[in-house]
Amino acid sequence: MPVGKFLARGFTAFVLALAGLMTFTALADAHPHKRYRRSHQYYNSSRDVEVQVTIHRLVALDKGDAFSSEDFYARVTIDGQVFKSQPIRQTDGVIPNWRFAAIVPPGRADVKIEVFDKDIAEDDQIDINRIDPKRDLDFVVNSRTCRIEGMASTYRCRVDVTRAGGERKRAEMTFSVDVNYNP
Ligand SMILES: [Ca+2]
Ligand SMILES: [Ca+2]
Ligand SMILES: [Ca+2]
Repeated sequence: MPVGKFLARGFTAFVLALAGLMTFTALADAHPHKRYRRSHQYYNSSRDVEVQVTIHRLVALDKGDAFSSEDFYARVTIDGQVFKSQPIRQTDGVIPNWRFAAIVPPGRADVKIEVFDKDIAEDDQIDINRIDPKRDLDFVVNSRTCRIEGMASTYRCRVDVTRAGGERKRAEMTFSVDVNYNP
């Protein structure tokens, strides 16, 4: 076989293999539940699920208090259910691992995270959103695919996401979401 023809055949085989791989990947993407079948067997069920939001880390990027460090606490709303952490006193940076969880119908659940600095009079809302003048962070948790939607990028469950505000009294926050299919 002439070398040119041999190379052409090899190239054709390579292109076919690549196309096959791409098709397989596309199909797997089109059916995300296939990849979650083992751990999330109720992805397609009408059973309620538990959406969990964990705030792993909070770091002040400026002064939320004039003469002392911040007293961070968080308020998290999951599908209309509101949860609040206790404040952690006098900390510029904290690893609170606050976990908030709500039982919701399967599908899309709206989530809002707000961070505050506790004060004697009125608490300061800390900016954790790079969009101005918005200070809170909201997104959608899709429990069928276990992904965070509605932000600039889509994130999978259990992946750490970091966001920071740019306005006065701001912080950087790292959080993740997860879905419990057997609450
Ligand atoms: Ca303050
Ligand atoms: Ca304070
Ligand atoms: Ca902002």
